[in-house]
Amino acid sequence: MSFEHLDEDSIIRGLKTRSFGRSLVIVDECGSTNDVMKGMAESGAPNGSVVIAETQTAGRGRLGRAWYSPRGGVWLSILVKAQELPSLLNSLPLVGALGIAKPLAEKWGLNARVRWPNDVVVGWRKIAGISVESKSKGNELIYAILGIGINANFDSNKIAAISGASASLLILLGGPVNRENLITVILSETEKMYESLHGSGGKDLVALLRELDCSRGEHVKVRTPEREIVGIIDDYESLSRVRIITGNGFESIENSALVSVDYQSD
Ligand code: BT5
Repeated sequence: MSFEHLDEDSIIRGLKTRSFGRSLVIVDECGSTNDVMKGMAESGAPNGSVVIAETQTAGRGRLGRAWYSPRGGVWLSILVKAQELPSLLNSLPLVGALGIAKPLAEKWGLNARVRWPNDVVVGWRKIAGISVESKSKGNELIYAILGIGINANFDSNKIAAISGASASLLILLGGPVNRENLITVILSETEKMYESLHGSGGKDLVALLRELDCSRGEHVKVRTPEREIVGIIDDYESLSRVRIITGNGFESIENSALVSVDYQSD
């Protein structure tokens, strides 16, 4: 299958953001866009810089997991630098997930749902994943990299390792999506949501999350570096904290990069 290369000009023309994507790099192939972005961040790249790859040879998920990134997908990293970052860091995975799920539902008519802590699914099949990697110095957070992977214009059924649990927009929409449009819309939504975290502390986002979430009521086993919790997801206390009903009452869990979740329904 041959793929149309991303048209950088049309992304730039379509951008409606203040900072996300205003500094833009598109590469044909790289190991991981997160690593390319790390290099750019170390060289002083501005807040909101974006790097996009047509394909990644060593794409990664959370906790050292592999992320399959064939041509036709949307694989990008956004650099986030802000003084408020430490308090917002653990909200970023769901900011990214909402920034994808909302437009896919509203503009592309998909039944896209957010699955805690960092997935976008349609019919429980994963179509997008978000990772957050960060650099700190002592207690000070220097920057975070929001990694976004969306299965767009390729057939995810052809990747044996993920075929049962994933889907792609190509399959769900019955044809290719305009990736340039998808990218500009998602950068715009994600930036708006990130900014509203500063303003309202994310209250409106929790309301949106309750609308788009598919995790509440699900039986889960959650592992954090300190403990393992088995129970049912009850509700979101904020964008970064989820409440779980256990045999002994309630547990509240902060959504750090080290949290790992198994759903009983998987
Ligand atoms: C994630 O991890 O979902 C975060 C994925 C972030 C990918 C982006 S792409 C741009 C940037 N550069 C990178 O190198 N990464 C970011 P996690 O929740 O740990 O999910 C990983 C699991 O999802 C794997 O163990 C597989 O089971 C499954 N998986 C791998 N590739 C997939 C794909 N393309 N679609 C759906 N599921 C996939």
